[in-house]
Amino acid sequence: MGQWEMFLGPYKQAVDELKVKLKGMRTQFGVANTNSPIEFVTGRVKPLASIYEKALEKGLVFQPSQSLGEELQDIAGLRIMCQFVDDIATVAELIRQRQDMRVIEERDYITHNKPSGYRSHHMLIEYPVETIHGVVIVYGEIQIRTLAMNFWASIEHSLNYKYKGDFPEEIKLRLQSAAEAAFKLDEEMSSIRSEIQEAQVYFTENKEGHNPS
Ligand code: 0O2
Repeated sequence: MGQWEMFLGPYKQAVDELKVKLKGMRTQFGVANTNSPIEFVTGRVKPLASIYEKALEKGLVFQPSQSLGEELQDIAGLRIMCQFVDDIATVAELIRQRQDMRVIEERDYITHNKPSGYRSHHMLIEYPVETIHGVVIVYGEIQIRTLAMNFWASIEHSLNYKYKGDFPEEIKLRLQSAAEAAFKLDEEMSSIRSEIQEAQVYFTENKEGHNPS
């Protein structure tokens, strides 16, 4: 087995396990007949090419080593999407209360958005992975954001590939104005939250009523 494959093994296992656990939270809200603060969850192990770029950027040695894992804390990345801004705090608190991971740092890019317009709540965690060689503690980053924040971030991320972060002034301004529009959309949705949630409960009940099984 290659050195990288061996190094990334626990990260892959952490992402797989955390996806199941975080998706499980959504299911549990469903069973409890409560609106879930979690809309959907995704996860990925940082691709080797991105690890290489980040290592280069940070002046780190691109080698599968413990120190690389400690410096790049988002090799294991989880993303939780919420419908409403208030759900983000609910989800963050649920994560703080968990016994199977330890939150070591939080970054609130919602109150203090990045100059690009990026908004999200980041939680850096320590997570123990059981392996045949014993427990390996890996770092991971959980990003919690609304659907609108996610829409903006994925568009900006793809544009970043094209422009390598060096956006023409016009694109930069348009991205900033799109970030403001996403912010307004979140505000609007929050203000009609109870209406939306009543409709969603009604919709779910009706759908269940027509379920032939
Ligand atoms: P990818 O492809 O998502 O893995 P650092 O990681 O230390 O260089 P920073 O800002 O100190 O940078 O760390 P932070 O705040 O944890 O942000 C890292 C991740 O947040 C990024 O990972 C992105 O996923 C996301 N992010 C941060 N800022 C922006 C932004 O302006 N636009 C978008 N679309 N995403 C952002 P990577 O490794 O950069 O990318």
